[in-house]
Amino acid sequence: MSNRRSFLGFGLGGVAVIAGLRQLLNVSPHEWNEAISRKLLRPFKLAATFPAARAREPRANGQVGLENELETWQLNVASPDGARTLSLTDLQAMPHVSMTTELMCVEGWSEVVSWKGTLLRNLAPANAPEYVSLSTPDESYYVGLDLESALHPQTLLAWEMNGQPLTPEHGAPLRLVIPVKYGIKNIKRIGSIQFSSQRPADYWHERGYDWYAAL
Ligand SMILES: Nc1nc2c(c(=O)[nH]1)N[C@H]1C(S)=C(S)[C@@H](COP(=O)(O)O)O[C@H]1N2
Ligand SMILES: [Mo]
Repeated sequence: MSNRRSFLGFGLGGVAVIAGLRQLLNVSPHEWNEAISRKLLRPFKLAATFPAARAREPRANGQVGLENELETWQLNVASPDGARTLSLTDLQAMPHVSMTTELMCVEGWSEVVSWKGTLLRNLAPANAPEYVSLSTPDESYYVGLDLESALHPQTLLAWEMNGQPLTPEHGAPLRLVIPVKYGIKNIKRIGSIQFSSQRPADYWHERGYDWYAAL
């Protein structure tokens, strides 16, 4: 009985301590929930993979930022350490991986797709800051990622879909594949990548979707 009472006492005290800590740190309940999901739930989760034979052509969905010429394409990568420019040949010379994962759109459809590319983490500087921002060459579509998701072992800069080079409507020459997130974060035709300490703007977050868009 006395054990149970002290347990209850600690429980209520614990709640008060957490509420007090949150006030002390001056974060809103919303920010607090985001912090919890960042630290506890997502970073270690692997998305399901499938046999390559299950792969199909996904719907070509969302064409924002895909109108530009491709001839002059290059990838600009910036971080506090400096900036550099990479060609597709440079990227294809990096270690690459293949994976078959599910692309899940917030509109309610999904498709199993095979991809080939290099991990986004291969472009990250040592001691990368907390966020990564990716945008199309014309900057009309842009995605923000938390660093844990950007460095995730299934977060891919892909140039091949189902054994073929990416077509323009699927994001040629280079797109993001991030199967721990909804389709909205899988930005097609990446023109620039920036590692930064400010939480980046995000096209669909500005239109009411959750910034993390985690599955
Ligand atoms: N540049 C760009 N990337 C984008 C979009 C877009 O409109 N523009 N739409 C997103 C959405 S909502 C989805 S579901 C996926 C669809 O990828 P797919 O067309 O290859 O199936 O691309 C994502 N990447
Ligand atoms: Mo989507």
